[in-house]
Amino acid sequence: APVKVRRALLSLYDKSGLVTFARSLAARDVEILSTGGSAKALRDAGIPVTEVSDYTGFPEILDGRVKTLHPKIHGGLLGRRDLESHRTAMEEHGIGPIDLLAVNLYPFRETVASGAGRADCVEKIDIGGPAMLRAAAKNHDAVAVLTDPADYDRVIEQMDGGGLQQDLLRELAAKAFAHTAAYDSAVAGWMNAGQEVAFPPSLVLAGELGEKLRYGENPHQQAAFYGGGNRRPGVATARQLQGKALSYNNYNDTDAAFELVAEFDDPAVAIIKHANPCGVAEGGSLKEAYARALACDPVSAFGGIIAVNRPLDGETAQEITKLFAEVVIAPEAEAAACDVLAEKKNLRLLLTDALPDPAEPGLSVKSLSGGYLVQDRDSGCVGPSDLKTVTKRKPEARELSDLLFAFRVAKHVKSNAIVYARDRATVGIGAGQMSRVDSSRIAASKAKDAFGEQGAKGAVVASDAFFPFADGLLAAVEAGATAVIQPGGSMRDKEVIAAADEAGIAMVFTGMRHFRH
Ligand code: 93A
Repeated sequence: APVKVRRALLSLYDKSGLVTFARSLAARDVEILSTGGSAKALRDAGIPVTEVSDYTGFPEILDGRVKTLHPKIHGGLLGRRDLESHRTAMEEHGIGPIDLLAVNLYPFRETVASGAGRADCVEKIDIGGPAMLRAAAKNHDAVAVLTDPADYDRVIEQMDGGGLQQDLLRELAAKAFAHTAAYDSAVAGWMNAGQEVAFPPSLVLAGELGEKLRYGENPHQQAAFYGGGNRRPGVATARQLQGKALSYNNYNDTDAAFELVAEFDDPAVAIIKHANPCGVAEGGSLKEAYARALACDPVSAFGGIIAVNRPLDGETAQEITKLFAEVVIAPEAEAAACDVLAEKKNLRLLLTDALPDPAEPGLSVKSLSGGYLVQDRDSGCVGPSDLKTVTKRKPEARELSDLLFAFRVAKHVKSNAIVYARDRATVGIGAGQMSRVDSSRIAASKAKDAFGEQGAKGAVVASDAFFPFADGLLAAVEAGATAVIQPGGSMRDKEVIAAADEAGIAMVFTGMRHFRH
């Protein structure tokens, strides 16, 4: 039978929507119980309310740590209405049924994000709220549990239509359990953060629904974005200043673009298509970096995602408007840049306030049939001191800076990855091939497309993993590369080094591989 609401408990940290909802309940003869702050808000609005402490006959104690943790509250939420024995026990102990619960929890995540100290964060771990939510959700046959003001109206509507229906009660209960799970996972994540925690961690995936997307990778797939609770600057936490809502592919590509550009210290630009860069450049002004990134593959850049690692200026924005781009993401944008981009109504502009730290530890998750794989984020960063020269010739200073640049880009290219770079700008990128030698050839041919006769001449080349045979290296030599950076570690390293020496090029090993699939 539909559930009739006679008694409701409202305990809301965030009071928005509280008074309106309570007024609707009161108008329908619902008795309202409420905790301190919420009760005060209702009294101030002239809505009849009973304080939980008056109702239980037990005061709020321990600075509010214990306010609703009482058998009269939990019995009222948990008692089965369909069991004689439960009804008798409730009567015997003076426990009245509570048919509706609306709770929003202490803002633990927001408190952490505000930079509050440990003690303040601990105090903002809500205990009574989740306990009530779980009790009400368990007893959803008889109790409506509300965690989201967006659901208030639906509940009132069904109350007016003869009572609350089972399918709605069940949906609300599932939502409540998802809410407390995500909340607890944020607490667990915060407690683990910055500590030496053994891998694998006990809990990984408890994102909370952020936004329903129009569709997934393809129009026949449904999709949604889930926030993981961590505030890493990027597409998930950015402010969107203009343009349509982000699509599934926009999220994915924008993330790839921003994580890549955050690797660089000097002004840098990355242009991404299908999660792979089609041009990256570092150095000079942002406008110059953009021009050099675009030059790598202007054909592929059409419809791309552009990420910059400096506040976007008007001049660079002006250049960007000449290209059809889907998304621009930047830490900040000058007013002039916003004005220029405003002309392009469909272009999405995202601002993050900060850059993500490439070295910050974190997890990456990949789903597969029947489960998911979890690993550390690839936070490896190769610097000059990690390099070992293995050829007779050492890289020159200019080559060295290009080698490090190219290897950083390669880390963000789907494997097999081959990246040619000259003057800290990519000139040819080979991505996602099943053989390294194919990636090598594709990268060289892309360099010819972009730079004609010059192609990859005088460039350096980076490989995300070792060359299993000399052929991939020889393809790079043939394309005109003068220096190579790669992890090393192949059974045939000797052959590959001999081929490099024969060609008179310099080669360094990083000892670190950057597969990305
Ligand atoms: O400190 S608690 O964990 N102990 C409790 O017994 C308790 N009961 C409700 N926090 C508790 N709450 C939380 O208080 C609710 O989840 C809600 O966030 C908040 C509402 O308090 P007030 O109505 O006094 O503003």
